[in-house]
Amino acid sequence: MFDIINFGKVESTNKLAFKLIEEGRISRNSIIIADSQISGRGRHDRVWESPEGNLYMSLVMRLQDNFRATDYSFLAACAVGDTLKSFGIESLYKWPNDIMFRNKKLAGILIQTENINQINNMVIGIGLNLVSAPQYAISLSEYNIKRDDFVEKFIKSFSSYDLEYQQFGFRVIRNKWRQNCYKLNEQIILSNGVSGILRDIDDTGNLLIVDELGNIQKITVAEIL
Ligand code: BT5
Repeated sequence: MFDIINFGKVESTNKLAFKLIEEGRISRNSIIIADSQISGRGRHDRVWESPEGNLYMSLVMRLQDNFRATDYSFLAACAVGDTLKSFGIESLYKWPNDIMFRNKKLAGILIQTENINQINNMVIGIGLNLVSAPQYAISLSEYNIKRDDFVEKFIKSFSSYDLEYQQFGFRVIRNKWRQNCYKLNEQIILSNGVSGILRDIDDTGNLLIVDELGNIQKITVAEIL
């Protein structure tokens, strides 16, 4: 199980997590939660809007040898989705790291790894709009979900997925994830110019697209537009 450590306003829970690991001040089974972030970040250093009231958390773990950090992005999405479902909210998972609700972004996941003192550390940052969201995104303001209730359920779900993952590998996670895949079997356009039908993810989490000529294209890095 995880030790939960609460903070008020921080720069970024992911950044704080690595600082605390370096200083030897947290165990590798902790969750850092903040009320707000001054410089919350997404991938490629993009801004994550982080006003008070939403959920900003970072799970601190040791990344076991031969496990892939990217697998945890799918695993965490499944755990967020199942937790939302327990509150009656049906979400979809947008490759590679977003949670969508009513066709808009509700949550994002940022996984970072760093080797410190010969240990591979993984920090899984999750931002979820419980009460407010930027104009283009969406929140759960109408649902009145308490942050601590969400976190408690999330930890249970995450831990049980993690056990399954350790026993059976990525296959279980992949099957679960694709059941809620956003735009599955629909036409999509990617940031790298590729377009086609979103068919699946493969056994390492790459996106599989069928293009106009019927060829399968494997996409490792890009965004769905
Ligand atoms: C993500 O990045 O979606 C990962 C976000 C992870 C945030 C958490 S909060 C706790 C932890 N500490 C951190 O500093 N980060 C993690 P990406 O796929 O790059 O998406 C970033 C984009 O999402 C931005 O460029 C905006 O378009 C959009 N965005 C920003 N803030 C948002 C919000 N609150 N809700 C929905 N979309 C947002």
